[in-house]
Amino acid sequence: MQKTRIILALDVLQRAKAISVVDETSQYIDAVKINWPLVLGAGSRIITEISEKSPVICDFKIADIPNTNKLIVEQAMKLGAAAVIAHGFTGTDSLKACVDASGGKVFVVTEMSHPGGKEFTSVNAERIATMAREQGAMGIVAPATRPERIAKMREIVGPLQIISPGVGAQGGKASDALGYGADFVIVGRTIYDSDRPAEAAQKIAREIEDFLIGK
Ligand code: OMP
Repeated sequence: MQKTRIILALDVLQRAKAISVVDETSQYIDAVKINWPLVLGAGSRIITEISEKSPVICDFKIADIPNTNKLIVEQAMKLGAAAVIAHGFTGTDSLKACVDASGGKVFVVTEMSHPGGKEFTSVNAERIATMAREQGAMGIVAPATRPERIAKMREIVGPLQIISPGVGAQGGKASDALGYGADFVIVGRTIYDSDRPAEAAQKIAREIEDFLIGK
């Protein structure tokens, strides 16, 4: 895996656009995150198609009873996902089902990056991060929009990976997120909505490189 530390959030609707953005930006990204908009717009085979070009994280924000979670994760892995994203608020048994069905390849959402994320997720983020570590998740999702919260999450999760959305369109900065302890940043609109996705991705990759060199 290259280490640009950028995960592309591919929230476009059409297959052709999805493929072209991945092809144009592939040298600047470490993984592609696929969420409902693309699966609903282009069909679930897009997961398999993109997984042949890059590791895919299936971001279905899985949040159901254990049996349903297990069924969702099994389908995502069968289609080629390298990892999935699940919510933690559904509780330990639901998360355990995701961990078991994916062989531990789960990122757990702690505190969400948008303003509303402060209403319910902030107050439970520490507990959710603790549960993610105890249940053997691969990592957590924590907000680049409130980078100091990433530092708090890092204290709790230790060596787990932290992936951080909210860079660019939501106002966060890649170097801040990494500086406070994230391993990867998740970037969507700033790249795929750009007239030149490769240049947009390269700009963030350079910011990250400069930050890492100066560290
Ligand atoms: P942009 O705001 O366009 O860069 O996209 C951010 C991506 O990260 C989207 O795919 C969101 O669904 C996702 N995301 C958040 O923005 N905030 C969160 O708290 C969690 C996620 C996520 O789990 O990926």
